Amino acid sequence: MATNRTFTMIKPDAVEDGHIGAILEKITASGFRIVALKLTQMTVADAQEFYAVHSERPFYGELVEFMSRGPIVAAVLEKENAVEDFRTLIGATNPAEAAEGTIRKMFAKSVGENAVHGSDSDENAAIESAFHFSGREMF
Ligand code: RTP
Ligand code: MG
Repeated sequence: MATNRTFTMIKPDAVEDGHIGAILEKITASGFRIVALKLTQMTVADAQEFYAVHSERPFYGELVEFMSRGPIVAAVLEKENAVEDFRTLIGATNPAEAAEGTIRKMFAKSVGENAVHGSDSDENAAIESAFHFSGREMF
């Protein structure tokens, strides 16, 4: 299986709650190498663009407000089968449905405020990584 990359954000709820260290530890302990990493904050316009695919969904306004309300940790991660394995590690969108031991089961509060993002395809991982990082910031 090929080594590839995914993109993640530790969302504002988990940053506010002081879970950055615990979540990064869980990610690296699960075999992901950190290729890029920063604490940053999305503007409303950034969040609208990042989540444009959801613009017709009823939760879009709430999602944009949430994702721009405070700092996030953005990161690019490398591993064999990175996209799929990271989605498994974070668990279901709704923490009530997330498997034991997943990041969302451990740290998410609700279907909206669910602690972490994970790209859903190799193509989106590349687009989302480029949204947050320049080439010189990825190692
Ligand atoms: P993500 O993109 O953040 O990794 O999450 P996901 O693939 O598991 O879920 P997705 O369907 O892409 O939804 C993106 C984010 O929108 C918020 N959401 N709120 N209130 C709701 O019903 C609802 N549904 C989704 C969550 O923050 C979700 O992660
Ligand atoms: Mg998604």
